[in-house]
Amino acid sequence: MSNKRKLLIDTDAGVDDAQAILLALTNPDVEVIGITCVDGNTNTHQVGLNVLRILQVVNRLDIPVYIGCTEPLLGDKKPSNEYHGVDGFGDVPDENAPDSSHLQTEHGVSALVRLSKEHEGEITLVCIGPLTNIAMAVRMDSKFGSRIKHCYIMGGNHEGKGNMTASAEFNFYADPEAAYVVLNQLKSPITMVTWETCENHPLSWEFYRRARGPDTPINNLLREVEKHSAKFAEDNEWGSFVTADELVMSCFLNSDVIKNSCDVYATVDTKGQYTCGQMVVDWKSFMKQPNNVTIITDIHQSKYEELLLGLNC
Ligand SMILES: [Ca+2]
Repeated sequence: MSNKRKLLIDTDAGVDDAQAILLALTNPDVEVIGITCVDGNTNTHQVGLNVLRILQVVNRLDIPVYIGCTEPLLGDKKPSNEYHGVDGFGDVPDENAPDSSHLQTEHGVSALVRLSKEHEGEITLVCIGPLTNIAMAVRMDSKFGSRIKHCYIMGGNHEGKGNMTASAEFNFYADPEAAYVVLNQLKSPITMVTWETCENHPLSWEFYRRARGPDTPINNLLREVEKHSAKFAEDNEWGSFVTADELVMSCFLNSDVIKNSCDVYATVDTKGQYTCGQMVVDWKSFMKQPNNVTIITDIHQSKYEELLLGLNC
């Protein structure tokens, strides 16, 4: 019997999703048992195709990829930003990419519920897109979360700083109601990397160039799909390269990356005129709710960078 940690990834791939997924696929202690796709950086079907491109690079097309929800819970699809390109992968299609016949026919949410039963108490869920599929799984089966060992989330903000609006981070902005359901009703342990933690730990351009230097199949894919976002960053005069999904995946893969965290009660504003999608942290326990999330507030930068450099070894 395998001692590997069982991992389910829920993604809206997404250039930073690509590197995050590759970190998991190349980790010898982790078994990725499935990947579910959600609408976010691009439409859900295209997310599935992007995931197949990632799997092909590491010869892991045997891992099942499921198409999940194609719209947020309320159906109010919001425009993505230009950072990831229209296809989520920097608009550099690969004519040798696997076609959609490699995608599973089972719906992503059904797959989440089924796999949670087949591997009860063993699965870690790493969520790197809007939380629509996870919220739907909670609604389909109220015991879903209690069968999950741990849930890691990239999303939300703990200081009210947004990257899509003045106050909302992209994944929570894209589906605030789903984020609300997951934080309040999933009932598994939840560890989060929020936008501020990402923004506070950027990679220098010098490090980025060094990481992408070696001529490997993984780097060849990442260099291609990151071209558009790197140019976006350059055009907008970003002094450094901010990563997000890679950071939460790294914290799951190696807890030594985590330097500081805090346990708190946090929820999501779904109605505010200016704050829809903002995570609300009850720092002073006004709401008298039990803690429901662990927020990673600081990381060991050198350990994180070591993990990223290891991706191409
Ligand atoms: Ca993502």
